[in-house]
Amino acid sequence: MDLTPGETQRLVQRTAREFAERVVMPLAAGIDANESIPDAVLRGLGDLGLMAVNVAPELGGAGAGAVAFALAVQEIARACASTAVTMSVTNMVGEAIAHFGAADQAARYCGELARGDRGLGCFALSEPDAGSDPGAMTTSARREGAEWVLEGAKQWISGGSAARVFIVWARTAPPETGTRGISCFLVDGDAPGLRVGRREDKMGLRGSSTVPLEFAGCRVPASAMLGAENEGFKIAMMALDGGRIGIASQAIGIARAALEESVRYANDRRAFGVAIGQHQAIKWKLADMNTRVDAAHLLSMRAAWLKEARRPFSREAAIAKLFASESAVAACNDAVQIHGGYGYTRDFAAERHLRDARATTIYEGTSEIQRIVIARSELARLTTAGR
Ligand code: COS
Repeated sequence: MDLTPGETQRLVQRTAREFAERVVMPLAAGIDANESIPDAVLRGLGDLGLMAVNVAPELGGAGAGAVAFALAVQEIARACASTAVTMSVTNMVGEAIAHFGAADQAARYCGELARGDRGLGCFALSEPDAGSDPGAMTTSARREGAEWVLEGAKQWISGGSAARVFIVWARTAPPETGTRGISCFLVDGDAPGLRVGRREDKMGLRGSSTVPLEFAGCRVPASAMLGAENEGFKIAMMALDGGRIGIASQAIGIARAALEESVRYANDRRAFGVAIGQHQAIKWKLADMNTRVDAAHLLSMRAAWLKEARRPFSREAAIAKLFASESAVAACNDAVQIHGGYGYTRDFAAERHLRDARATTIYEGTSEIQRIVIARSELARLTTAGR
């Protein structure tokens, strides 16, 4: 068994790390404070192939696979979590279009998303009254001649204020059909009848916009449907399985940054005549942070490796996302504690990491939803095995 990344994976990781340290890290505090990611950062990610790591080169992607994607998101998140989520979601959307889309849909969107300078890919599943339970959505699409007409509202759409394209889920069969009456549409960011709302005033990830959407007679051509009619729910679930590897990786990157900064601080700061890192109270925190980061990394690598091998990975992605996100919150909380009063100020990055990490236990499926996915899978597996 060899856990060493391959040559392409190492190359992508090195490329992402170099860009993160040289370009993104020095801007991260400003991205948070100014609530905006400079275009040059998004373009730079595109130039390096990091906006479409697991999309085929024929479609403009890097074709480097799911493991390389996870490694790259970690590196960018270590510098800036807002940039990392923007990158992760755009990758997820490009991948979904490449995988489930018709050739003309993939040709139309994948290259532009990969470039990073033509707007982002956004995932519009959640609604004001349907977050964890997207099967209860009420946004609808009715067929009128050669068009679909979308009506309804979406909520919590990451990157939505700068979208090139939204993947939008809408009901195309009566509510009683539940998850079997939902279809998926590609809606351009400037589509008539689509209104992008005011960005949420969030606790963290402030560089990445989160907006509500309103569809009021939003007309899209029949060719905008992604996948088959009434089979959109499964596309959402499959895309989210991959997205959860992205968010696990984001959480790991944030936790790594918190750990590294804590180690630096523990070496510099003195109390009771020695560097605070010499006190057992601090050593134990650093050891726990390190252990959590390493375990989360291994779990995320397992999920990404299974995905790349085209084997089932839904449960493993949920485990990775659950553990990595909860670990990141714990590690960032420890980082603030290690920094003492300074950790509670904007003079150090620890407080930003804690605010950013908190989102990772909520979006792309809360920790509670990950537990449902894991438990259901385990119950099904053990029940089948016991028969
Ligand atoms: N891959 C492929 N298909 C899947 C799947 C997956 N990971 N998960 C579920 N499905 C399929 C099921 O097999 C089922 O198919 P059939 O219609 O053929 O039976 C269908 O989808 C419905 O599945 P299920 O009955 O399990 O749906 P539920 O409504 O019970 O929901 C959970 C299941 C809770 C897992 C789902 O609603 C979920 O992930 N919720 C969280 C959503 C989320 O992450 N939102 C954040 C959005 S981004 S901010």
